[in-house]
Amino acid sequence: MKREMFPSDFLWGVATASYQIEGAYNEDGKGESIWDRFAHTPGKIKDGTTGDVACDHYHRYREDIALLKELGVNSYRFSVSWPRIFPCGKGEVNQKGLDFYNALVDELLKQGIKPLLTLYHWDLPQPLQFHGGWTNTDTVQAFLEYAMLLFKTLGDRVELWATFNEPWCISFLSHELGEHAPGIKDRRTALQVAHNVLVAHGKAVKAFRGKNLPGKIGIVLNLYPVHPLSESEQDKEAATLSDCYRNRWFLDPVFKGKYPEELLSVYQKLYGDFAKDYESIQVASEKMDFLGVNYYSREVVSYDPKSILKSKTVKVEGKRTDMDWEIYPQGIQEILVRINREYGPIDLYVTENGAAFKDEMKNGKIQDYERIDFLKEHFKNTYYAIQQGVPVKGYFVWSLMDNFEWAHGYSKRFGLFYVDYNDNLKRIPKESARWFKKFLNNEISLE
Ligand code: NCW
Repeated sequence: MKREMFPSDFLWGVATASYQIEGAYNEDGKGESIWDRFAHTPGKIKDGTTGDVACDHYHRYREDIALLKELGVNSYRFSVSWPRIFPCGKGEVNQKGLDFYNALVDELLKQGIKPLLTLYHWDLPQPLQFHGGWTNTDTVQAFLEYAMLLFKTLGDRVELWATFNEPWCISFLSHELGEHAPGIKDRRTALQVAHNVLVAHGKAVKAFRGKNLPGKIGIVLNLYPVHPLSESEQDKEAATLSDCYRNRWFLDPVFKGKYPEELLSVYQKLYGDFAKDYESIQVASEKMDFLGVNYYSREVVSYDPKSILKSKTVKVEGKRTDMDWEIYPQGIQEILVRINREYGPIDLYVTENGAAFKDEMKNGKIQDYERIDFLKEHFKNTYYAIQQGVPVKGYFVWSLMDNFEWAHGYSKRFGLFYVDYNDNLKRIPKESARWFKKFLNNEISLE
């Protein structure tokens, strides 16, 4: 199975996010983000590092676009740093921030690479956090102001827009589990955040429509098949609730304008009205043009009467990545087919898929054969979904290069290019980059 067997207009790309690669955290008028603050707080990042410099992409973007060209991708997914544009979150605009993204987009287009722009990949302006961040509906307003400015500035050249990256992480990982910025551990707060983010998404889609732009807009969700450990009724109940928490809490609002009843009733019993008005979730279902799917793994659960989700995650046998995520390639097919069946028809993009491994440089080479195998199997399973009639329109590998992996700092390497943090952030192609290039060039087959 070769690249040429995928649809001819299929987008093949790689993905990145602003805080993970840009660095230049306080240059050219950029304001502080919640990730700047979080990473600067001792104890929050496992290896004690920050994104202050990261891959220095802010200064090396031309060189990095040359890497994209070298790979032979026809698309690139990146995110915009909101505090570069609005240092205070709203109000005064920082022209230099806009200049950077204007230049980035122009250079991509010059090289024949189609940009997919994510408006929010987690770096909220810190001044908004002082006023409650995503728990405050003023943040929704500020997000719209920011989105409108980007639509106006880049809407003539960017054809693909994503409002939010992984609202599950924005809400639960950051406000219930406290592992990501702003590091809050309160479930009710997380539910408020999810609500406001979903409403902000719907309003941004509506605002985009109002501008009559030529492009398309959607959202990016991290989705996992959730499997019961056994066929027992109890394990199945656990899987249903866990699926509501991980997947349907976001899928149902954006496609159906409501929360999944099975879990809503649980949360209502515990917290009463976590949002002022549940009905306002309807706003989230403004019709999108596509859904972005980030796929990494599946979850296996068993019944746990003590947990509010009646479930606990079970660590099953099998190969795992350096993130300790199970390698489960058939899951990408399962999730794409399911979305199409239950929520479609809707264009789908695999907006992220990839893996972290313990890559080491030996004699100038990084022989990451596990990553090649991982990608190969996931490409194949995506192809099977397409064959089953699922409209998958593109695939973005996470990530172009090793970068700041949030709470793990630089200790996890997801890149196709190795970044030598000891030698001036030099980018070195891993074997997987060479493999991907050959695949894109139709030189090799996936079998
Ligand atoms: S951490 C995460 N990621 C990685 C990140 O680099 C990227 O920015 C994200 O879009 C790779 O892709 C996404 N996702 C969070 C996964 C959930 C982890 C579950 C932890 C449970 C405690």
